[in-house]
Amino acid sequence: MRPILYLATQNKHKVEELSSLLQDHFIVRDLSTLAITEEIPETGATLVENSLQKARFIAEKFQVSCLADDSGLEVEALAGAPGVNSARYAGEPKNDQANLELLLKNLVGIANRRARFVTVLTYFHDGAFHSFEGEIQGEIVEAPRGSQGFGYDPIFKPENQDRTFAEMTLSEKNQIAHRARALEKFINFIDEIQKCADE
Ligand code: ITT
Repeated sequence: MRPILYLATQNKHKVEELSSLLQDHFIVRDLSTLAITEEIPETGATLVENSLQKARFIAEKFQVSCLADDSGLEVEALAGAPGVNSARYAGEPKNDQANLELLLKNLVGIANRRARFVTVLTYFHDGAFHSFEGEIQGEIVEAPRGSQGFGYDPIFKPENQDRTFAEMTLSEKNQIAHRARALEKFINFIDEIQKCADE
């Protein structure tokens, strides 16, 4: 019987990407079955701190096993911005379109378009927290392309690819993306624990 895992995120696109890669290992639940009225806090200075904070919030409130995700887009010419501020780059309230437009505006006339996407997943289970990082290098294109995915996907083109993430299907993105890479590390960890338990 697969164990239950709650996804400690309020972002439905993350739920979609994570669920499709986790369903062989877990019964995956989003937060709709838990009574959460407020926004999960993310006040840390790094992706690791925020990821841990989100997992801790759900773990302490509901005493369930959970997986949190904090992600950011780091642009080389902008000294790593928006980075940990990716969700609120253009201010409150969070707005994906405004964030993307501000980023393009801040890169006008700048030749260096190199960037990387990073995800830190934090797993809470049996009283312990474990974090896993995944990243992908790429570049920011001149204008948005594609209609799939979410967030900065229309302006991020992974290295060695012709298409932006928003021009890829979910499964194409999931084969190479930052979140999938972090998830691969998490699944290896789970498999190792299972192997030890079986011995
Ligand atoms: P939760 O905190 O509830 O998980 P969130 O949307 O606030 O959801 P983050 O704090 O990790 O998530 O913010 C990351 C920002 O980067 C946010 O604006 C997302 O739209 C964007 N983002 C995250 N992963 C992305 C991806 O795979 N592709 C494109 N944009 C992404």
